[in-house]
Amino acid sequence: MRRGFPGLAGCIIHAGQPPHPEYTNAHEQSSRRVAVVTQLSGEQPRASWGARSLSVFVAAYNEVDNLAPTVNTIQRALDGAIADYEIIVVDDGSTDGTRQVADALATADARVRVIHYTTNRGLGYGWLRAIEAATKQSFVFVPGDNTWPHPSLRDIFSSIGRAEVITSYTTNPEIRVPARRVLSDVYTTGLNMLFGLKLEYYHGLTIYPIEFLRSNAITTYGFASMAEALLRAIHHGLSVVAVPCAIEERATGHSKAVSLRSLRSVVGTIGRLFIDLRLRGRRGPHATLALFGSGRHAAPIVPTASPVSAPSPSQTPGS
Ligand SMILES: Nc1nc2c(ncn2[C@@H]2O[C@H](COP(=O)(O)OP(=O)(O)O)[C@@H](O)[C@H]2O)c(=O)[nH]1
Ligand SMILES: [Mg+2]
Repeated sequence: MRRGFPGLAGCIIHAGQPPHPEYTNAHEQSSRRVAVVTQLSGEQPRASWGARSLSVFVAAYNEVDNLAPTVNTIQRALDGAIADYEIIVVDDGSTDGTRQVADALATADARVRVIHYTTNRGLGYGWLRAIEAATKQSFVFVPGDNTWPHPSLRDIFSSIGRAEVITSYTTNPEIRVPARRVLSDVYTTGLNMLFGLKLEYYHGLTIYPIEFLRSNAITTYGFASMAEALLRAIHHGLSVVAVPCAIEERATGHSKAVSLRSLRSVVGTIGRLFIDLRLRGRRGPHATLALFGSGRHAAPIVPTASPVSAPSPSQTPGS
């Protein structure tokens, strides 16, 4: 049975805009800020999926100097906001001492757990394993490069309960180098065009009900895992609130997102998602291109008792 926020099913609203009847069926008036609003009813959301319990997945691939500050910032933001939380660090075959830093963090605080891999498996792989290991009701991925400062994390965590999914977007893209900004703009615009949406950002921190992630496993080990999870949630008809946030540039180390291997993986993932969600999908607020169905109705969330198993090789692009 579907649980959560019946009055908000299928909506994406901008944080700061309280649910109000005037937004009902207002997707025509959507701007870049209000992405999709289909059924907003004015009913106040209720946190029926145990929203105040959170598993935080911290991905760390060669983040020796960034990991401890990241975990520290997360804990400061969680303190007072979420009583019941855990932090799951995935050290993905790091060779720079990240392993030792992660172990020290876990030793110092029982709420920090670590999963080590001896070889690098990819961000999406870590995401899937962290979901398996998670014991709380909701789940968020935070990069281990310490790029999401305390006020932004605090705003995101304190938005829990406003909708089924809390996502976020960056308000200061100018901090990134021009080439990276162009790439990011092309990515966001491309996804919006392909999926009929008007999101600001597809790689913002996003809090999901864990039962949704277990029932709707991502199919990539690559960097598009974040966009895939968000698109699947929107397609599923979950209500989404987007929180505006400032980010920072990493202080040390370098980005691993921009590489030929990563690009190939992202393109493959998006292509599969387009076929899966837009061409084959019969539901979802964005399914205006659906060839085999009328779209625009939410499907139920089917909770699973057991964690998701690893995707089969045919599901993964090997990155
Ligand atoms: N588990 C895992 N994490 C990764 C991998 N590559 C990058 N990350 C982490 O994912 C986060 C984002 O990566 P980053 O390279 O900073 O990408 P960018 O922020 O998009 O430039 C960082 O915390 C990285 O340590 C990987 O192969 N496996
Ligand atoms: Mg980064």
